[in-house]
Amino acid sequence: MAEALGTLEDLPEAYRESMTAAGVAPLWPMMRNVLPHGAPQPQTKAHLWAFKDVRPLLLEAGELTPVEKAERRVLVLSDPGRGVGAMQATASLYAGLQLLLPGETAPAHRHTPSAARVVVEGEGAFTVVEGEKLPMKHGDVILTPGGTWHDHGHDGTEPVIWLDALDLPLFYYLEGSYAEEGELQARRNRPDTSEVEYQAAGIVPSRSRATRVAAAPDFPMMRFPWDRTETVLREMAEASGPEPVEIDYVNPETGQSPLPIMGFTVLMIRPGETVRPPRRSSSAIFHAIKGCGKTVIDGETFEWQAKDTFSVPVFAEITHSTGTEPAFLIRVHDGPLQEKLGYYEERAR
Ligand code: 1HN
Repeated sequence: MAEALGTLEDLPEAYRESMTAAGVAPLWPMMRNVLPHGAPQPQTKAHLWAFKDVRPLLLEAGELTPVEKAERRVLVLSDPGRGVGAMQATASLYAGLQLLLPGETAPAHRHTPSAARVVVEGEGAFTVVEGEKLPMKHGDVILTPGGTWHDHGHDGTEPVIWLDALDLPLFYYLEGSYAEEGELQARRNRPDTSEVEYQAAGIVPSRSRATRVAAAPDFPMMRFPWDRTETVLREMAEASGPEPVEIDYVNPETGQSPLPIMGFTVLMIRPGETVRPPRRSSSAIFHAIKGCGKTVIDGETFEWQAKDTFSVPVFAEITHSTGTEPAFLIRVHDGPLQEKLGYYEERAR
């Protein structure tokens, strides 16, 4: 067992003042803060944002703040471990709920962080990414990779709300976060690639990289339509054994995560099922696409309904369960980042 380390208070006052004057500080009182033993000690606190609480505030924002005054009309889901106003739900993940009203346009811009949207409510909105028009339907995941131009529009008749997830906190921490403004984009006159080239698993267009049809060549598929996912999960639940029914969204050309830092995994919880995933080094934002259930996170119980969102800190012990209907949870996580950094880890329970 290592000995307890010396504290700042152990040192003579005059010495502390001399260190401060010289612009230095002793490492040893901070050693266990920067390198805790065994596992990280996250500042992030698990939290549930119920849609029924945020939705009325978001609709009120629609009356109070025209989109021109907001650029993006968003209420940010702040990690309570950092306080309301924190631009993050976990150390690496930003989450917010965005409202676009019929006829509104959110202007084109591009920025260094990547974003993904999960469509929560309403029909008729779309995002244009590098000229590709991506329709937004309930449960769809739509990517706007870092550096790609994107604007949002709405041809429907009801408010549309979606969940934004961005790797913004990391870019901000790296002092690498910035944006450029642009003109609304001309749209390619064709359906997005998820409806053409990448509509079926195992089939990709036979062309060289140079002549790819993709609007953003490193990100060939930028929309993951919900209906197909639900069909696959239900059929997996029928055909497979008792193991959890879970799928990952991937870049269909590489099999890797569709964005560099964020991963997207969808879990179907069968009626009456209890799912105990391993403790993971990744942090996550969960969103209930359909169904209701409860998740115990490090001993605290969160009951969720469809359209609710909750955060899970790194290495949390979590247990999901559901009632008489299947439930579908999407997990946006930073596993791909951790894999690239070489420290992604799962601990069996
Ligand atoms: C952004 O560009 C969008 O494009 C949404 O809809 C949320 C939060 C922080 C920074 C950029 C969008 C964002 C954002």
